[in-house]
Amino acid sequence: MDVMGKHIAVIGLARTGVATANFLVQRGARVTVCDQKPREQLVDAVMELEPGIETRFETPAPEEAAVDLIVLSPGVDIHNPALAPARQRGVEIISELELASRLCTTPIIAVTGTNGKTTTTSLIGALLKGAGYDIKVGGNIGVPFVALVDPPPKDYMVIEVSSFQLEAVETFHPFISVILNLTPDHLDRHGSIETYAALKERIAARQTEDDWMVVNADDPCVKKMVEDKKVQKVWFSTQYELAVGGYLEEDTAFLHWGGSTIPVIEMAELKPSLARQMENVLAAVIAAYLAGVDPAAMAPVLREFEGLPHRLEWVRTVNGVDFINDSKGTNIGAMKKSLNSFDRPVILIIGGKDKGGDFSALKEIFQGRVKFLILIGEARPKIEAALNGSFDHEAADSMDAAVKAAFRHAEPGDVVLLSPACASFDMFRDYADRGERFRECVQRL
Ligand code: UMA
Repeated sequence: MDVMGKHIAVIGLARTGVATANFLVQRGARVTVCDQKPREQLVDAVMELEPGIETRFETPAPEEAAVDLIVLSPGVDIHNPALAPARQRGVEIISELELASRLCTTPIIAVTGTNGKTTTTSLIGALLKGAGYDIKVGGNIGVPFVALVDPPPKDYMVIEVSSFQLEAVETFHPFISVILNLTPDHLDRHGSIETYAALKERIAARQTEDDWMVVNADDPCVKKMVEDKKVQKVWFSTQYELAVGGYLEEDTAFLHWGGSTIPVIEMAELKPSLARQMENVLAAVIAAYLAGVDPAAMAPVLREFEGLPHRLEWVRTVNGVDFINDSKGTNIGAMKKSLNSFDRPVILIIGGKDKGGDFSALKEIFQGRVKFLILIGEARPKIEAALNGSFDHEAADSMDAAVKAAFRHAEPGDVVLLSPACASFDMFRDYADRGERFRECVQRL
């Protein structure tokens, strides 16, 4: 794809917009960036732009008739009505994921699913690096894919991919795709679970019999999604042994391949937060194996892997009560997984900005696991209505109040878990800010 001399509009001026605009202008394109926000809210981003890039503020889409291409940041909904005139003029509209993959010369390993993407992507990166491969890791994880394309790594590009990014892809074609799981998320944007699943499926739309897909045998939605895909599938399961693939038996992760059974690692050897995410470990092990990593070389890397901040992160034990930060648990599926990973009573801090989640399943999810609930944020009335008095709870107006209330209701041996099942933007800058505030409040106890 040659962008030299083309007039390209980039929409959204945050991490993706800055990286995309700079990349395109360096390759000789004429670039205009539009953002719906006013200039004064985007001063830092503007400072990062290369000279020669034009900017339009409080503008949701380019007004110029002559743009050749529009590149969307993930936060920009492809159905935004402001894009309609450009679409009618026949202007191509793609995501940054599509742009970067068209220009990426290295085979791509792409990870999607509702939960566990970031841990799995990081883990694949660590396993490949540990084996001496020249790779780069990015995408939804935080570093825009386009920022990694120049210079390309020699061996693999490992990319976390979201449903937002998959909204506007056409030729995106990973060599290995990973689909971890599917539970409702982002329904405020996608409208229905069917649309959300159809978007996730696009990760494999261009894959052929020469490519690989690593896929969760325990998730019926995922199994249905990939039924008709021609790609070579390798399954993983934490529930049962597989003839070919990765599975968990008696707390050991095994690879079953070419008639051999290869023990990879025992759960007890992993850091506790990673041992609670065996689905992600199995997926990463298979992807790394398909990329050529010797299973014997994996255990040392897995043993050292710390897990990620804000994902089942142990913060502190106070009077025998463990405080766990799972601020990245921003949907009901993520919260449920985290909750199920404890076999002790949990005091759960839940709530925040609702993303269209269906809280009616909460009663059942909490049964026998949650001892007491602390509700925070805008979603509080919706959660209260769904529980209909069936669970003891208390409301808290700040993180500090939530942590103190949780501690008051805890006894030695209990777990206080922040896994909000909602977005954070009603009370915090983002999920990381929410997790950091939780840590600070726990440290002050
Ligand atoms: N904007 C517009 N018009 C719109 C919508 C947004 O102009 O219609 C502007 C906003 O005013 C803002 C900018 O776009 O200035 C924000 O763009 P963005 O939301 O795409 O933010 P980035 O900083 O570029 O971050 C994006 C991803 N954000 C989202 O998907 C919402 C980051 O994922 C990702 O790490 C980053 O690109 C690098 O690839 C975050 C995320 O929350 C972590 N992802 C979701 C998730 O994981 O659940 C999908």
